[in-house]
Amino acid sequence: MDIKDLKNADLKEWLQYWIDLATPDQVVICDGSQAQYNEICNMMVASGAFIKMKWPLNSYFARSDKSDVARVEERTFICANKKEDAGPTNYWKDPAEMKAEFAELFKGAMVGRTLYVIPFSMGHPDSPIAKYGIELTDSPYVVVNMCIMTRVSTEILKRVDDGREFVKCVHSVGYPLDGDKADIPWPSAPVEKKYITHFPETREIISYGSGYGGNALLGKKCFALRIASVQARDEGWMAEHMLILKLTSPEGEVKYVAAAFPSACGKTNLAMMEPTIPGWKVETIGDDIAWMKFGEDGQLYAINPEAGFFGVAPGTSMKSNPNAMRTINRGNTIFTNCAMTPEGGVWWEDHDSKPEFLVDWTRRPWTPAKGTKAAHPNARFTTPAAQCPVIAPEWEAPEGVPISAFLFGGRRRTVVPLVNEAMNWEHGVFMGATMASEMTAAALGGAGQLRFDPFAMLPFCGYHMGDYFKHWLNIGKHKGAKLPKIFYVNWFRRGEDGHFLWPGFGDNSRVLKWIFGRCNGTAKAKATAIGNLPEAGSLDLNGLNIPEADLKALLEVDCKGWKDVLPQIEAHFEKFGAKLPAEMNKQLADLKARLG
Ligand code: GTP
Ligand code: SPV
Ligand code: MN
Repeated sequence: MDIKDLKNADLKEWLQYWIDLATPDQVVICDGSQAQYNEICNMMVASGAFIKMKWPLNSYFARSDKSDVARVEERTFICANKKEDAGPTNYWKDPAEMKAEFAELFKGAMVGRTLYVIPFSMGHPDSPIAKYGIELTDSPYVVVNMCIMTRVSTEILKRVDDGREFVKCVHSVGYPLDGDKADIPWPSAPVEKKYITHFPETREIISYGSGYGGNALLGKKCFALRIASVQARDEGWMAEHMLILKLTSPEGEVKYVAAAFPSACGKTNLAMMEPTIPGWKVETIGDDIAWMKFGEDGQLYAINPEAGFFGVAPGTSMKSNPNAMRTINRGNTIFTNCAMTPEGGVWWEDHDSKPEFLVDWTRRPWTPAKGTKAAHPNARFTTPAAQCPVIAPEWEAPEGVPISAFLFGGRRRTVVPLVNEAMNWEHGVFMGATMASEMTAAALGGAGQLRFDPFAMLPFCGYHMGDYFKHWLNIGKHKGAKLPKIFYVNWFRRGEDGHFLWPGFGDNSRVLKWIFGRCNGTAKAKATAIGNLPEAGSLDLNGLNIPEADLKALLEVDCKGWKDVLPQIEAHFEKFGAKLPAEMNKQLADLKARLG
């Protein structure tokens, strides 16, 4: 296919604008084929951007610039026409001013480079829940990652050309090769020149200056969450930062669960966990994002809009997440900011092997005695979901899977119990709206600090968070809705000496079993001030050896701790002003009263 053959005026005009502005040396249309993928990888090996690994098969190393290692939230903007529509939790820029700035920044931005046109679908192309996008980028790294993470094909371009709605995505690393400037392995722009921008009214994304993860793979956070959350609000569906898993009981009964945890808080791990309790089975539908629509039966049906996993590498091992290890070991994987063994294999902190010598992610020699981290804490693997040994057979079903339970959670050393069931939908929305977590390396700065992260969407909601709470409440009022039950979980409770009170990982299946039982009416709960907690004996602890005091902390209400949190919740709610739904203040007052 050639861009000269396109007939859609809107599409052609948009393409031509960016080509004329950025003046790339050439334009290449991506067709999603293995041949083109291999060709681009080989080219990157030749240029020094990729190193081909000895093992796994058909896999590559990439190491980023030291200043371009994670999402940059303070350079991420919602360019709504009115500032108020971006709300208090987003950075805002005036759309006209931002476009004027881009008209300067993108002038000649792709000199000496190739502009790739990536037509992609989020979700199976024939799913009624799927949506299409086209990303223009000057980064071959972005092209091959997008080929794993989304469904790229010329058929998508044909359908868009025939008039199908699409999201316009433009990306440049912001490092033109003008004059006699030579290319470098990871081109990017300094942080003050980086812009990750979203235009919710016109469904556009423009990203400049970063090549890393969610800043550059525009189908992921920019489209599937920030723009899609706006589309979902307007069209009455949901776009959430949630994994989706299939849970099968020993009796063969199936339930689907979706869970929202902030970045680097355990979604990939839970989505493909290996249960430690006999007879229970977990299979994966998705590990990061869920798009959900009501079916005619009133249930919410979810699809995974992605086609791959962009997973946190450090901490991943045969012990913590064997199915992730098996997925990447099948090959076809891109490792970014991991360490390299002398044999051309991969390593990161808590990997199963114990190396004596490595090349670290900064390309320096490394031994354990060095005392630094060999892999960056936000090092990632990009790997095809279809390779996951526990991917559910229906993971690409166009109609999606019916969701029985929503889980919220995060990293909380204190106060929050292992599992807590909401009393009803409105209380569940309050739980989501007051989610908080200790910060991680998935975003630049502040690791370890506690921050409120409503629904794990703080960095990803494309509009006013107060209106987003309202949208959740409206979902609960959908006529004939059979709503999922809502639970709050916390795998990260710690003792005074810092040890984890709960073993986590595969043992989280015990909590899933209780949740399953709550959904079909077989598990017992006791009503408390904060919600329904497992009744003594109703949580399967067979074969575990947790000290009595630890169990008590995990499964009881810390009244004093909760009372101490109340003023923080109040301050958090104040940010939303008049947009905070009255139901949220009522829930807060009720909680206060129950705590006494
Ligand atoms: P994003 O891709 O950034 O959205 O992250 P994610 O939510 O998918 O997080 P992931 O599953 O990659 O987990 C991140 C970190 O949390 C890893 O270092 C894991 O080892 C750790 N982790 C995951 N599950 C558990 C658990 O049950 N207990 C403990 N203690 N740590 C966990
Ligand atoms: C996250 O930060 O939640 C991620 C990684 O899943 S990124 O794609 O960089 O957003
Ligand atoms: Mn994520």
